[in-house]
Amino acid sequence: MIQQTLVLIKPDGLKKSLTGNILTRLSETRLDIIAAKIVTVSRKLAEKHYCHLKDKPFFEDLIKYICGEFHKKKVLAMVYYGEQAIGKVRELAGLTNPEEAESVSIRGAYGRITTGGVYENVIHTSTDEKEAEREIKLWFEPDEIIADIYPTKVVKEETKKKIWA
Ligand code: DAT
Ligand code: MG
Repeated sequence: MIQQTLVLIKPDGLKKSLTGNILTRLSETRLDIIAAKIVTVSRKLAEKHYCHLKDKPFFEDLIKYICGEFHKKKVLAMVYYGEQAIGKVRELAGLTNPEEAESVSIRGAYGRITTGGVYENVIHTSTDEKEAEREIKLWFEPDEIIADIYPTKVVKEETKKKIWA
């Protein structure tokens, strides 16, 4: 089954200069990258992304972490596309808890738990197709993705936008 999945290299991954290593590991999947951008994550975006965890005791630290307050204020957001994309990337990423993740997985190799209990697990990747759709639509506009993965519609926008001067 052809799928698409959201992949984020989190602020700790960028701060530790792990981008190249992580992209190399992800290239083992032979999946296609169909969107990529560097994002400064707003609190609003972070809260929407992690809305399913809002009642957890670690929620506040998780929001600070993804917004870059502990590292760099940026995330590399990408969409990977291809056969069984979701499972392939999740398997390479490893378990959520970096101490439990297999040592050869991305999280096992590069993640850590801080003394404050934050899981710095360097990468996010969607769990299933429903989550992937919600997350990709949250992080990307249709024009930022080079494949037609979900239905779109054309609307006339009247809002101001910045252009090159
Ligand atoms: P995943 O990122 O593997 O999909 P998730 O969606 O359950 O896992 O949780 C999102 C993030 O929240 C996860 O990457 C790290 C953090 N997290 C999850 N469980 C945690 C815990 N028990 N303590 C601290 N952080 C946790
Ligand atoms: Mg998740």
